[in-house]
This record gives sequence, structure tokens and C-alpha cells, in this order.
Amino acid sequence: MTARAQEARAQVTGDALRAEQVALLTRIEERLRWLSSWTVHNANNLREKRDGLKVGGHQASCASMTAIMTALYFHALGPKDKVAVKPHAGPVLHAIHYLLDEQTREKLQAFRGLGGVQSYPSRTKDTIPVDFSTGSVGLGVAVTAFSSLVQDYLVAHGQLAEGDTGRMIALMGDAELDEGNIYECLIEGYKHDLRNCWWIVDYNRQSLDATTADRMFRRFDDIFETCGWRVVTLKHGRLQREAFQRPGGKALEDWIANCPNADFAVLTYLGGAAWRERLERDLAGVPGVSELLAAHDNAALARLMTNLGGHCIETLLDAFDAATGDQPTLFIAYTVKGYGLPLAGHKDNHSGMMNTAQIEGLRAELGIAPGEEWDKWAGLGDNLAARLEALVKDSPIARKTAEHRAPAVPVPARLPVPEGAVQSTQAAFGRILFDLAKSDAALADRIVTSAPDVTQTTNLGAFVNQRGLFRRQELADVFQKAKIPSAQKWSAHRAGQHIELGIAEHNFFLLLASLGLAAPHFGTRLLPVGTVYDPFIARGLDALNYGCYQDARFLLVGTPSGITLAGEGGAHQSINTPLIGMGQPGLESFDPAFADEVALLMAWAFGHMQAEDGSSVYLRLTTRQIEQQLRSDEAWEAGAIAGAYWLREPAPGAGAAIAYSGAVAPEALAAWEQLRGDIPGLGLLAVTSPDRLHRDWSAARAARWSGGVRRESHVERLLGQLAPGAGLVTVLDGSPAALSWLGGVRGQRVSPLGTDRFGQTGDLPDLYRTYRLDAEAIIDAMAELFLG
Ligand SMILES: Cc1ncc(C[n+]2csc(CCOP(=O)(O)OP(=O)(O)O)c2C)c(N)n1
Ligand SMILES: [Mg+2]
Repeated sequence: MTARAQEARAQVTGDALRAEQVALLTRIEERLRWLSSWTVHNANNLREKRDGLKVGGHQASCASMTAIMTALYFHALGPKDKVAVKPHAGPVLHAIHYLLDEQTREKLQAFRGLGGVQSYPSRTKDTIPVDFSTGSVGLGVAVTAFSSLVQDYLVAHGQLAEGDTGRMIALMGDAELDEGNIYECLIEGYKHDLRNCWWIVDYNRQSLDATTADRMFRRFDDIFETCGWRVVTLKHGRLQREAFQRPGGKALEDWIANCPNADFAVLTYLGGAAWRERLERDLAGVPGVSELLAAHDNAALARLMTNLGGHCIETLLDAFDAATGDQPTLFIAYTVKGYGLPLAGHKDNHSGMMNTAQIEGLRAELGIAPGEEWDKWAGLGDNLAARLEALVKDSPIARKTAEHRAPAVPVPARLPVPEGAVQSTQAAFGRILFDLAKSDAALADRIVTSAPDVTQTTNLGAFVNQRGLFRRQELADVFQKAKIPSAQKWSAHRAGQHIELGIAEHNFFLLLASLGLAAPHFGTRLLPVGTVYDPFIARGLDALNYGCYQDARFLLVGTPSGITLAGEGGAHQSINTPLIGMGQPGLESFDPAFADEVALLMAWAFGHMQAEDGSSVYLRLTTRQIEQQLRSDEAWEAGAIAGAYWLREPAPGAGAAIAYSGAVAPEALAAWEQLRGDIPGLGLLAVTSPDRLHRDWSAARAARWSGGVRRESHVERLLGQLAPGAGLVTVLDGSPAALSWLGGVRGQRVSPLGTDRFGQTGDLPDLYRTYRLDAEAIIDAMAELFLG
């Protein structure tokens, strides 16, 4: 045989194999469409209901993506790839793992019930492998870009072999393209030379409320290409492309190109007869069109018109195969929301559900007998079922290894306390990190710092001088080369340990989430330390919550904070962050006052971030220089970690105490000095963590009610040293509610001080007086408690 003949034969064999693969994957797509629909139907219509509430689920959003997910999971996905799945396509992901025998029927039947499959994929609550939790749209998309960056960081640091890298993939809805965080992430990604990242858009041109604006056509291509992405648009399926080649086909193609999204959706919903009527009208007299239409009955015409790229397995396989190399790639896969369901195209289909007759119709259409709804390959015959089973078992995703359990990084029992009789918590934090950076502790090598353009002003600069900026390509410090004096000597190289970010705080929190998942994702534990101006935590709050929800582990430092920031004024002074710290699950927050507390809490944090039942940690710091405490022993330390300790022990049964948090320690001490003559045995409670104190109190109470171990919480023990009717003055530079609850612990009277109005510029004496945080305010509050 000649070489050319051999080539031709190989082509024929290749085509036949592809056709076989497409035929099998088409069957799998049907199963995923069925199982996801049935899971939602079962939970809403068949399972017993006790509360009259809608269970919910998104059949149309699932059906929109089943072909995309089939082609991805059973063909394109490599064992090292990681995927963030569009939240409302969660049931499809579970159906995939059901086919892989990694999900149980019981869990699917309990969809959206306690202990069942979660509404949206969850790393921590679902039992199948979930690479990224999703739910708040946009976040699961952008996080993949930051995880690609983390992967590159590990490669550059010799912690991950280039051959063990994968693509970080987001399967996203088109409405996610409306979220601003996507574009912040694009810009940051471009700066960091993002690679190995795929975003696949389920471009059904419907969001929750509406069909999307026609004007956006091609705009996304421009935006992404500008930021260095390859854009692959999958507009038409094979049927359509073939039809376009026939006489009249070009007119049909143009008609589709110009059809408004809403019209396309309406016609999709109405079906074949409506398509025919409209096309006959719009394309009347165009040569070839009536023959083209006549060659399709109504069902075939509806199939043709909805044969978009995102529903054509062959088109998807070809596109995924062709996207070689590591350039970040956006696939815009045109789809129909509710494809293959009677809900297809209807504008209300986001939460719409098939009624019983409709789901029965789909069941019959797919050849599934009543009672066999949960059977993986029902109605397909043994031969086909065996081939499908084999395809599923042979797919790369079936070879995916379990997530890593990275060994812990040893943490020194103590971190040295910075010297100095007068210090701020922020400076102490910077100094402790600097000392670590100079040390050869294993811990220091795993710390990765980052900040949204506030590296210098949050005292990370010294660490960066020592350990360098991370860049895949070396970048000299031009100022240093030019011998221009500067405190910041920031050369960028592959071994650098600071990831420089632009000012967008949202990116910063997503990066912390990605870094904080390095251990399970890539098998190397990183200890991320991120600093942000405390009030701007609010800018990235949803992303912070997102990181915590996934159990990512990081140390967040909010600094400077409160009205203690004085000169910067009301727009920069944080007020409610102590409440954010208390209210955020997965984040243990602290408001320390002294440098030795900071050292203690940082050492504890590096351990807690690695503990099985640990969490992320948040330190709220300030630039206020305060006089340090002389300690006679280490007895205070356990209390400081638990959330509070007596800075001045009360006499047994004392009638009052002052409880303070953070920067106002000097005012609390001054007031204590002035009052202790009048109130014998007056206590002074240093509350390092209202958060931990409250959590422990709640847990102890809950344990009493639920038959758990009966124990006294730390705060009950502390306040139990006072008289039952004692008076408490609480004070912090933040919302007074963070401490006012202390009065409820033992029913003691409380007078809470704090800030509950916007701050303003001023010097500290003026501001503390104006906002009633000074010693005089504390004394007045105490007097009021006693005199009424
Ligand atoms: C941040 C955020 N806002 C609002 C919602 C509520 N919500 C869930 S899905 C959705 C629309 C999704 O449309 P699209 O991304 O196009 O997905 P489709 O279902 O069309 O595939 C909205 C508004 C959410 N989950 N997250
Ligand atoms: Mg959509």
C-alpha cells in the first residue's frame, strides 16, 4: 500500500472510531440529561414533603450543559485537570459520578435534603470529588485562574513537576460573564501570564430573569482576546454546518446569525411548526430554502435549528482536541437552555420544572421503563450498556487520583516577640514575618504573602525584600539597578514568595482561597498570609466567604483598622469588621493589642491553618504604638488563644470589670487605674477574640442541650469569677455589639462602648473623646452602671 493509501485508510478508520465514540457519548449525554432531570423531579415531586417549601433544582440549566459535560468528562478531561462546575449544573456532576459508581442512588434521592447531594457542588459537604465549590456565580470561574497561578508557583518552586500539571477549567453560565469579578480576574491573569486555564461558557443567552442582550455578540471575543486569551466559538453543530452547504443554506446561516436571542428562544420553545412558519415567511423566495425546509419534517427541523455547537458532541470533541498548548482559552459554546426538554427556550425556565406528564414523556422518549428510572443504562440492551460501561471506566476521569493529604509543615512552638517597649500590632506582625524570612525554618519557605497593592503600608515590605516577588520570568528591580535609594528592594524571580496583586481586593481573596487549597489540590501545603486595609475586607467579602466555605486555609491580616487610623478619616476606618470576624464561619478572628499576643497568635495560626479541624485565621491590627506589658509568666497565653484573659485579675466575687479588645488597651488600663481605688477588686479583661469566646460559649450551651459533654465555656469561667450582679464596661474600636453580649453570659449588667457611626479625621485624643472610647468614657459608663 502506498503511503497515501495508508493515510487514507487511517483517516477512514479514524473517522469510524470517532463516529462510534460520538454515538456512544450521545447516549451518555442522554443519560446525564435524564438522571439530572429525574434527580430534581424526585426531590420535588416524589419524596415526602414536610415543610411546604419548594425543594428546587434547575432542570433547564442542567440540560443546557449535558453535552458539554459529556464531551469534557468522558473525553477531554485529564486526571490532573480540575473543574469548577456551574452551580446549577450540580446534578449533572453527580450524575457523572453516579455513572462512575462514585455516587450512590441514596444520595441522589436525597438531593437537597439533609446529608444528600448538595444543591450546588460543595467540596466539604458532597462525597464525590469536587475540585471547587460553586454557588455564588462568577467566583467559581475566577478561582480557576488563581489556581492556575498557584500551580505555576508550585512548579517554579520545585514542588510540582511540570508533567503533573493540569488545566484549571470553569464550566460557566453566560450570565456569569456579567459579574465584574470576571474582568478583574482577566486583568490580573494577563499580568501574571496566565496559562493552563479553560473557561467553557454555556452560552444559552438566558439568565435567571431574561434572555441576554444581542449587543454582546462578539464583544466577549474582543475582551478576552485583548487579555491574551484564545477564543473558540462553537456556534453551530454538524447538522447545521451540513445544511448550510446545501442550496438555501447560506441564507439560513445568515438568518440564524441575525436572529435576536429572544426570538430564537421563543421559536425553540414553540418547536418545528413555528420554525417552519417563521422561516418560510422571512426567507420567502430565497432559492433553495423551500426545498431545504421540505426535506425536514417538523421534528427534524426543530432538531436542525437547535443543533448548536454546545449540543453537538462531535463539534465539542473536535474543539477540545484542537485546543492544544497552554494558552488560556475561552470556549463560547452556543446552547439552548433546557435543550431536549419541553422547557427548552422558555424565558421562565430557570427554575421551571417538568410536570409529571412531561417527565413521563421524556422517560418514554429515552426508552426507560417505569420503575427503572435510577438504572444507569435502562432500556439500552446489554450490548450497548456494556460498551457504555467500558467507555465510562476507561475515561481519564476514572483514573483521577484522590485528593492529596499533604504532610504538615512544622511550626516552631514560639515565634520570637519583637523587641521594643512601645510597638504597634501591625509593626510587630511585619517584624515577625521578617524574622521568619531571615530564618531557615521550613515554615518560612512555605509562607506565601500577597496584598492588593498595600504591601508596603501593611508592613509586608521587609518580608518581600528578603524573599522576593514571585514571577515566572525574572524581573530586575529597575530602581535598585539605577541605584535610586528605596526601602523596597523587590526583584522578581521564580523563587519569590510574594505574589503581587493589583488593587482589586476581590482578586486578593480568590488568590488566598486558591493558595489555601494548595494542599488538597496539589499536595503541597502553602501557608498564605494576605494583608488588606481592614475596611476593604468588605470589598471582597463574598470571595472571603467563598474561600472559607471551601475550607481553604490562610492567614488574613486586616490592617490598619478602626478610627485608630485617625488621619485617614471615615472612608478608611473600619467599624463592622469585628462583627464580620464573629459572623464568618471557617475564620477565627482576633483583635490583639500587644506584640507578644501577635507573636503567640501567629504561631497558633500557622498550626491551626494546618489542623484537620482547623480553619483560616483573621488578625485585625493597627498602627497605634502602645506601651507593652511586662509579663511575669506565660499563664495568659492559653487564655489569649481561647479569646480572653485577665490582664488584671479581679478579686473573687468582684463587683465590676472592664473588658476591652485591641487598640484601646491603654484607655482601658488608664480607666482601670483610676477606678480600682473606688471599686475593690476591679478586673480588666483583655478580649483577644470576641469571635472565639462567643463560638465556644455557643458550643458549650449547644452541647448541654444536645446531650453532649457538659462543660463550662471559657467566658463563663472568666466572668464567673465576678459577682453574679457585677457590672461590665466593654470597649473596642469597632461595633460595640462585638462585646455587649458578654452581659448575657451570666446575666451581668453591661455598658457597651464602641464605634457605631462613621469615623472622621482627627487626632486620637479628639477621636477617642468624640466617639467615647477614652478613659473618661469608660469611667462614665462604669459610674452609670453603679449609680444608674
Ligand atoms: C452572585 C450571585 N447572584 C445571583 C445568583 C442567583 N442566580 C443563580 S443562577 C442565576 C442566573 C444564571 O444564569 P446563567 O449563568 O446564564 O446560567 P444558566 O442557568 O442560564 O445556564 C442567578 C441570577 C447567584 N447564584 N449568585
Ligand atoms: Mg444562561
